[in-house]
Amino acid sequence: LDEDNEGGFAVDTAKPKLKRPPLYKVVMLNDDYTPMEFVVKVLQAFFAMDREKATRVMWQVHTEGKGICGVFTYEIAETKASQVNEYSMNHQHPLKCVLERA
Ligand code: TYC
Repeated sequence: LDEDNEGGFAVDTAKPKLKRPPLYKVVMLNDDYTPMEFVVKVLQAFFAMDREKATRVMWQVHTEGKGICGVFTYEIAETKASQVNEYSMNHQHPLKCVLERA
């Protein structure tokens, strides 16, 4: 209230902000050429999945066209997608990951 601030001191009217960072899904895309075993190994290596989980995600991508590898803050999501894309390219496979806002 104004009468509580007769001296005209600066008052911090900012709300305490505890904003969670925006999250991004790393989405793996299907293609006709990358061997299933390579996809499973990539999911295990870059997303710390066990073989059973990696096989389930690979199969989902294969049958539905895409699948979620994980949800991360932007920098981590972008790094993981780039690592997968570079690794696949280096092994002559067209496997790709993209980001989607979660
Ligand atoms: N469709 C590929 C095949 O039949 C396998 C595959 C699965 C490729 C998942 C990419 O993200 C992928 N060999």
